[in-house]
Amino acid sequence: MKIIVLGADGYLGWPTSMDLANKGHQVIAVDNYSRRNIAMQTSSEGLMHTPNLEERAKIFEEVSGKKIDVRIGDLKNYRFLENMVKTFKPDAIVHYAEQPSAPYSLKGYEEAHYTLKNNLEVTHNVIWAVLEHAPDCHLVKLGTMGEYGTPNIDIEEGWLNIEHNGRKGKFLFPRAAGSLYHTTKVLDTDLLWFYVRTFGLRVTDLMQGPVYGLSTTESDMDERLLPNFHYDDIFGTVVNRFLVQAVAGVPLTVYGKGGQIRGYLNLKDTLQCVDLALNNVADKGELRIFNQLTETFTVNELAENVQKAGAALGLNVEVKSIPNPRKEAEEHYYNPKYTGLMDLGLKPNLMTTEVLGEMLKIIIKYKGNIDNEKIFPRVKWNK
Ligand code: USQ
Repeated sequence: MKIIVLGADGYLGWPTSMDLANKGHQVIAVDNYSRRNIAMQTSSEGLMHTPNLEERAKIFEEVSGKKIDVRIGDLKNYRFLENMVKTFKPDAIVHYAEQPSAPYSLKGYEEAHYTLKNNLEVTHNVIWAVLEHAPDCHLVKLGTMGEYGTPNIDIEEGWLNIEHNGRKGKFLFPRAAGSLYHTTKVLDTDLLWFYVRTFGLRVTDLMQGPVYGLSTTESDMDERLLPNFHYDDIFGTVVNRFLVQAVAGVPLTVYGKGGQIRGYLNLKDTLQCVDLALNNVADKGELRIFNQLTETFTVNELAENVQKAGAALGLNVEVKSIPNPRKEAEEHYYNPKYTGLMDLGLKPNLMTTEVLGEMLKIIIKYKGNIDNEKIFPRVKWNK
């Protein structure tokens, strides 16, 4: 297939670009270095230095013999995106090009405004580029499980059948996001649904939980191909943060009571899910939604898992609850369905002690880079 990956320099975008190129697809990888710039501005750089996207593509070509065509540009510039879609005529676009941090989106007015403007404008531009120049193209968009929040009922995969006053209808599952970033993803879904039902686009919207992981088949070829691995409070997701804290000898930062449940998945499974979505194309006029997770844990359970994995390597890992900087339920019902991707053939890589242990071993090599100043929360929801 001819595939454009948007947001290709990101934690998920770079491993995805390599995975697709390695599988023989023709890949254009696009980014404007927004995350790198925000990381520098907020002192949130990752654990290891990562070469820029052009350099990454060169290293990847050296070690795999496969080419990735890199384009640096801002997708808010419609002409830049339009030209690419018009000339390349992609079969699919994988859209990750959003400001992905909940804490950043609540840091202040400028950050909130940037998140809203960037995420919605880019999604809208992608929709128009497809509509005008590649109407048959399959748009695979990264959403988030955070769109649903933590409702007191089972979470279906995107849609809910409702019976009201004797009549029935199918609606998008009610959403109640917990941050402005997550809210932009709710708005994205609404935009997609409008254009799908009105103009017959083909869209898969992936509701993904927090991802953890470091290595993939391609990054195992050369450490310079590792993804951006963040452990800071802005870009670091909870499992990655806990593993770095374990190595740094900092007690694991459980926010509040630690009963917050989320659906997690290994980075390798993100690649599998995107691959499965691409190979099973959504119908024209279909907004297909999958819940992208492989297991659920409370934060306290994650801390225990990391403690166990640390102990197996001789690390004495402590856990300490700290005041929750976020506004979220710390004890709640959570029962999401996630059978859609399994039905397509997803084989989960679960969070075993061994899997966490392998991550710890890599982190230990880079222990000297850990900056404890980046670990504690710097953004509070309750201002
Ligand atoms: N948490 C802690 N301690 C920490 C960090 C986080 O207890 O040191 C807790 C949070 O309060 C939250 C849970 O762990 O209850 C998950 O936090 P997270 O930072 O791993 O995830 P989140 O901010 O929700 O965002 C991440 C990605 C985002 C993606 C989302 C999926 O950054 O791009 O959309 O995971 S989901 O959470 O399902 O919405």
